[in-house]
Amino acid sequence: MNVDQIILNLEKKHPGEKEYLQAVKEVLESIEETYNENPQFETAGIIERLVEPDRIFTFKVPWTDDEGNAHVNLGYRIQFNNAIGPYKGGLRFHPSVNLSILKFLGFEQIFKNSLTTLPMGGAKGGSDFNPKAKSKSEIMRFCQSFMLELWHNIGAETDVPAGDIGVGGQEIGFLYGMYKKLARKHTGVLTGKGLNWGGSLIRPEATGFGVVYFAKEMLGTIGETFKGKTVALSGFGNVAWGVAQKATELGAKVVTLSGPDGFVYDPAGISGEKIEYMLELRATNEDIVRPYSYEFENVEFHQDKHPWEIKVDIALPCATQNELDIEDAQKLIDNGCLCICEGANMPCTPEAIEVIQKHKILYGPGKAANAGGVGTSGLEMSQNSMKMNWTRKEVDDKLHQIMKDIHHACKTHGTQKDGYIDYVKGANISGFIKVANAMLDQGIV
Ligand code: NDP
Ligand code: 2IT
Repeated sequence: MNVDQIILNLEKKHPGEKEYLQAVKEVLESIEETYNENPQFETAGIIERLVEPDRIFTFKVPWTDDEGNAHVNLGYRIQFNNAIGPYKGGLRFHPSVNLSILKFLGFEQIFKNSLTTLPMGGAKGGSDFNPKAKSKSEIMRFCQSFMLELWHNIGAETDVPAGDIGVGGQEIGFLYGMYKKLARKHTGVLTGKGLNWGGSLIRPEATGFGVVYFAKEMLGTIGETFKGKTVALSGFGNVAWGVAQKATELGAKVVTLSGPDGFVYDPAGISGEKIEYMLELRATNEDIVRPYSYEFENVEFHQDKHPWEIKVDIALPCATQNELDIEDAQKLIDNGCLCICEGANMPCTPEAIEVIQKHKILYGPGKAANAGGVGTSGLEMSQNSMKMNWTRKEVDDKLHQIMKDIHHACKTHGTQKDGYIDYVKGANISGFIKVANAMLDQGIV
């Protein structure tokens, strides 16, 4: 395999899809050696078949606002690879959504889902619809229109969407309601459902809990724990919430939160009622974090800045892609940060990752560290199939074990000669081998 040549060819075919090309390049670079040691992969064209999605659905989503005005957004579903199980991955509603972003997310999802040890293929979808400042009925009409088009292409054994940025429990409810009406079936076609209608306990906090479980394993490799550590967190959404809760429970102090308007620094720590407040802030459907600094004492608000300038022991980016660049990474390193572990998908730029790894600092890539979200979606699918509900403890124990197993797989495939664990390599190789072997078994399709 010649990675540069493959990327060049992809750039020609898909010009301007920078996030997609960034994600593909990272994976190919880290699996190159393994790939070349297995000539059967080359003969079967595994890479050529893996980097292109099986299919992409693009559709128009018309909806009316509360004043009766018509609007049109674009909807997408990218079914990337189903070698090891039904297509599985979230839906993102955000104005920045485009094909490149969804292709990067769908591609990453293949390896992430493989790492979970559960039978799930990779997919992603969403829309450039902005749910912020929309009324509940506007969001409902949008979700219904989105599902009116999508429902033909999904199913409990075919493709199982879930949430991502801008899609939480409320949106999954509206999407599910419309699916059920059209299909006349009550099946596990979506995950992140409400507890009364097929959802799983722990799913809302699973991604965040999983990130902390994974970071805990990472810290263990250098004889450290969360106890007494300071943590910088970005974002204040679904993922950030679970992280704040679990990190606090393990004895750490979370000192930052961020939104697109800037970040808040709360040296006393964001726990208890402050986490509740963070949830309320999100529920207002506004996207700003500044009100937190009015609500609590001795909190600083830093407009248009990233939290990575604060001196902390652990950094957990949980907002969005490419939100931590080389300068941010350098600041964290200069301030003695021990561990950077990704709650979001691809939040660190390639240059940031390079400098973090050069300094031999613990670095956990999103596809391993945030896999607890989709892992617990997989557990929701199992419960739906069995028509049974596991207890909170049962689901949490299974999630914890999944994160430990992912850490073990990363360590097995990523430990370098000097003992440093290259988690990027470990996660990519481990995720890739399973999918590649499944594709080999199944012939050229
Ligand atoms: P949410 O929509 O709940 O929260 C994301 C929040 O981050 C939004 O408030 C968003 O604001 C904000 N944000 C976006 N860009 C920035 C930025 N540059 N700086 C600071 N804040 C920003 O989404 P989730 O918590 O679900 O997702 C967060 C990340 O985690 C994403 O990368 C997602 O792909 C990933 N993830 C999510 C999983 C899940 O189960 N939900 C599972 C695994 C990964 P705004 O919309 O105004 O930009
Ligand atoms: O990026 C992700 O893994 C998610 N948004 C969760 C996907 C899922 O199907 O639960």
